[in-house]
Amino acid sequence: QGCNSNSRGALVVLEGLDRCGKTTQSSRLVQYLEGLGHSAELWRFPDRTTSVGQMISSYLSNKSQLDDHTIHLLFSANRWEKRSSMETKLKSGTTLIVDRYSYSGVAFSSAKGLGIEWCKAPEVGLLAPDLVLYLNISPEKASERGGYGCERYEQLEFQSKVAQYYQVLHDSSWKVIDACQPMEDIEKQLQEMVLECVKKCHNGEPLSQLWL
Ligand code: NYM
Repeated sequence: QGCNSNSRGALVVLEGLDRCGKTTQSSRLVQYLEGLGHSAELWRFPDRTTSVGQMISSYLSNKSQLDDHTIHLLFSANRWEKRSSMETKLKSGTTLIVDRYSYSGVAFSSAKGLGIEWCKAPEVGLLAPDLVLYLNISPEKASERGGYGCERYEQLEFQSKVAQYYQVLHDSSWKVIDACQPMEDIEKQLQEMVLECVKKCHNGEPLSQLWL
């Protein structure tokens, strides 16, 4: 924990194709930070616990059908409904490790054919991550990992399109990690990157907003 009473937590996002290992690595990162005495929490989007999240969950499991624009806006609304508690947590000094964020929102909807600028618009003004960790895996390799489940989007051809849109979103807050390395190696690299970012935020790096 920093000695500066104004020190805030870091907003760290993990992104990547389905089955790239984000979820495992996210929870390990939280354990790692807690082990060092930092306050850290694991968050994920979609957050299926809210009423908007339940609509999303039902759509993803093919229990309901929604127009592509509608589901896009629900994913975004699901981030907006969490924005203020996210900000409060960060300002209180807690680091948030977030499994998927606006980049998933834009990459998955653009892959369906919606315009990328249209997809970005509702994300504008959400908190910008201090660090985006992109776990890079080819769609083919990802599909070999124990096979996809039966949720929407878990198909090779679609995931290839998603990968292309992720490329377009890549900016200076991104670090790309080869997700085909042994799990422990990935873990070590992520730990280093996150720790550096946490220190930077403790030292007063201001929070900013997405895509303004
Ligand atoms: N997804 C996730 C979107 O299409 N838009 C979004 O904004 C977000 C956050 O939901 N295939 C997609 C990506 C995943 C699916 O995510 C569910 P997960 O991490 O499998 O629960």
